[in-house]
Amino acid sequence: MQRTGILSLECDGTVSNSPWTVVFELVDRMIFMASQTPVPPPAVPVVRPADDDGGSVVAERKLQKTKPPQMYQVVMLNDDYTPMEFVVVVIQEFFNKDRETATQIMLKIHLDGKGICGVYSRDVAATKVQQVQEAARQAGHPLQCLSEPVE
Ligand code: TYC
Repeated sequence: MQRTGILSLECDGTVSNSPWTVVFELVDRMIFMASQTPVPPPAVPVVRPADDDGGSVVAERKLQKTKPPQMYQVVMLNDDYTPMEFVVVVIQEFFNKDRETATQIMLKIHLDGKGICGVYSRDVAATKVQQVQEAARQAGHPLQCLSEPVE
């Protein structure tokens, strides 16, 4: 390739600072790089997951995530002194039963020694027990009731 026809030769023998100088340098570099055997990139180590040792644990999908809350039944106890009428009214008032249902529950308690007046969440059941105990205390009767988790 003849470049001297394009470049101007200075008095001291150097080539002038023509833009062509840069172009020729780039072309020289491209030719040089094209003539080189490409160097392969450094090998990257392949990381594979460890073989299964048989001790893997697989989580099963749960059909239902939350259990229903524990419910509590309010149990009323029999005694020999509380009037039947008082018990019926208490069951009507605090357990929202009609007169017939309240009478049946009272009679069951009277005969069996105890009976379920209703089933509620823990807090509501505890409140029912307090209400019954307070009403019995005010009336001067020994009526007792308690709340217990439903099986
Ligand atoms: N046994 C009581 C009576 O004969 C009546 C009664 C019923 C009392 C139920 C308490 O929880 C009770 N007078």
